[in-house]
Amino acid sequence: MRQDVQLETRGPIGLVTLDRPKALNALSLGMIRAIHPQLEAWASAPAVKAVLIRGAGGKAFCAGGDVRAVALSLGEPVPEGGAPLAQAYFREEYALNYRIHHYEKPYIALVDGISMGGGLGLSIHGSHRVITERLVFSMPETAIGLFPDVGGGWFLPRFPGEVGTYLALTGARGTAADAMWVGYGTQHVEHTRLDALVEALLGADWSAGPPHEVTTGVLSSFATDAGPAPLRAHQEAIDRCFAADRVEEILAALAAEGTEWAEATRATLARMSPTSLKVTLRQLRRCRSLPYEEVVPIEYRLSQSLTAHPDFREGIRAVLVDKDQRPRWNPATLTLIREEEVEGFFAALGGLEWHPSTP
Ligand code: QUE
Repeated sequence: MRQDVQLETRGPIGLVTLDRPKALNALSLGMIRAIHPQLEAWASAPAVKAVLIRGAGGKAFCAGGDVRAVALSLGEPVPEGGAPLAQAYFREEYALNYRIHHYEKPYIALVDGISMGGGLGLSIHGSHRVITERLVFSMPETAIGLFPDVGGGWFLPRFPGEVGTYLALTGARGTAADAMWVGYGTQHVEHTRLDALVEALLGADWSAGPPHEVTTGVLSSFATDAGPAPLRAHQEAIDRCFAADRVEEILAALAAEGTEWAEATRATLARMSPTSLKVTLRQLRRCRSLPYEEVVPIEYRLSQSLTAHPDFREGIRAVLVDKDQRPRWNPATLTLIREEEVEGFFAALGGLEWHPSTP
């Protein structure tokens, strides 16, 4: 079966090419199941010095997880002896992210074009994130009744000030310069230079030093300045408005700003799932001070509780199936959601908890 991903060992480099261009390289369970064991094999192959991951098709690195397949599977009978897709998908996606986070060898993501949600999960956890001027990144999950997962509870609070909170709640898009500023990118390289960069890694003198240092040396020789970050122009307003611990207070602070940017931001938030907004803000506040290893099991609980909430199916319908962009959220407003209900999404899963050894 075609796995929509190419896995090649080329001398010192293990090369992963996400190859599902019609779906903007969105990450399916089959792709996860192909990539994870290959990373394991490369980790213990002495000849392989580094792993490199990129997207095929020229438009996207990876547009996210295969949330459409997860949503469409919700009403279907569970495969004999298997787990429902919503259980297996997030469990295995987070396990792959976790493996990348702790990878022993350099893990180099070439992030050229669109990178959303699960695309950040495949890149931001790596040791080296090469981004190009064509990068557009976002964590858009509140638009589909989900939450910024794949470690968002860990990496978003580590962005400057409240910028991570802003990106998570609004789903706002960032540029390459923004990505360098927040720390998503480690090197900015012109997209026309990527082929030469891969050649340089293939031809590098890996005996010259530790693999992480050799990698940094090669990537640095291609790096250029990304320029000023557009997001930075709004940092003070973002920090003023997004520091609150309640979504209602954030909306009130935006209303008090009285700028065009604040009004547009308020209008964006008004389109998102109210349940997602409340759960996401609580996720970010709770995870802010936790190590990554403690964030993943919390996000797995949220993946299970939120995919079971009607807003997820409705969000997928409105954004990815019917594409009318007019979701009918239920509950429809923030005031209808009680704090105890928000807390309920964080409840432990008993025998279905996420552990680093699973699957
Ligand atoms: C929120 C998301 C996703 C999204 C849109 C959102 C997501 C995702 C995709 C996506 C986009 C294009 C495709 C595709 C999937 O869109 O996770 O297969 O061709 O994968 O608002 O979380």
